[in-house]
Amino acid sequence: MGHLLPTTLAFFTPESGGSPNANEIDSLYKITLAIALVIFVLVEGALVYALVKFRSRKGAVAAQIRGNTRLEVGWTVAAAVILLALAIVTFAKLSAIQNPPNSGPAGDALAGESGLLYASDTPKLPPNGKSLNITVIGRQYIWQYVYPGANEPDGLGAPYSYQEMVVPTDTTITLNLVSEDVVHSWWIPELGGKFQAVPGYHNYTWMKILKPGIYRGQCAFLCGRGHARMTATVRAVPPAQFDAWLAYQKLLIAQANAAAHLARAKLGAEVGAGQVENP
Ligand SMILES: [Cu+2]
Repeated sequence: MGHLLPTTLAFFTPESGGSPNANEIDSLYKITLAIALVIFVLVEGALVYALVKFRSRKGAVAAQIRGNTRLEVGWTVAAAVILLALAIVTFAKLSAIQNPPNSGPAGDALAGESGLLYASDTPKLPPNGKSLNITVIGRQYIWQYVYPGANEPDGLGAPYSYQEMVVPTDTTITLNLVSEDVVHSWWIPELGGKFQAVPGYHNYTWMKILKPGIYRGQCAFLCGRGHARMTATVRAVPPAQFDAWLAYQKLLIAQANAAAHLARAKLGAEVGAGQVENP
């Protein structure tokens, strides 16, 4: 196929380039499209040829043909062979789409370092079991990302962010998708397929980004009147920069919690603790 097909068809084919699963989906799509295009040209070509060649003419008498066993067996077998080939290519690529690989050598050391950083019950872990597991929470109308690193067993103190997910490059990221209200759909086209966030369920996907950069997406399931504003951004940065960002995020949250605690204590002293929510 060379370079011609990818460039010519880029507009019609899935976005890719961010993560290996997206690339595999894209190449599978292009292989199928190429085969379909060849068949389309052959079938339409034969149709146009027959229309022109055998058009009605004065005095011409149409040949009366009743069946052609060899031709009929031929196109039935050919169609079966094409379907089989597509099925084989699809299944050959499926595991690379579904199953995350290990982090690369330049990946983030935080991935899988402590128990909390393991993706505990996800069915799709990389072969060495180590990934940076981020919980993606869909809610009307914003995505929240909760990172490993809670300092309490109930998960409190975990760093989190909204809308923009920051991730380290060359690191296998597993995503645990949940929803707090209605069904949402996580989709960053360059980083893999769509996955729904359904209330009461966990859904899993993964990505591994080699190049630093910004990847944009959008909630892909109509989830209410604010759906159009429910965008998502993934910012991939080198691991050292990610570690610094995560530590800073944690610090900001600790500071905000301390400030809220002080404010509640002050209010409690003024109006009585019973009047303050979460004293
Ligand atoms: Cu949504």
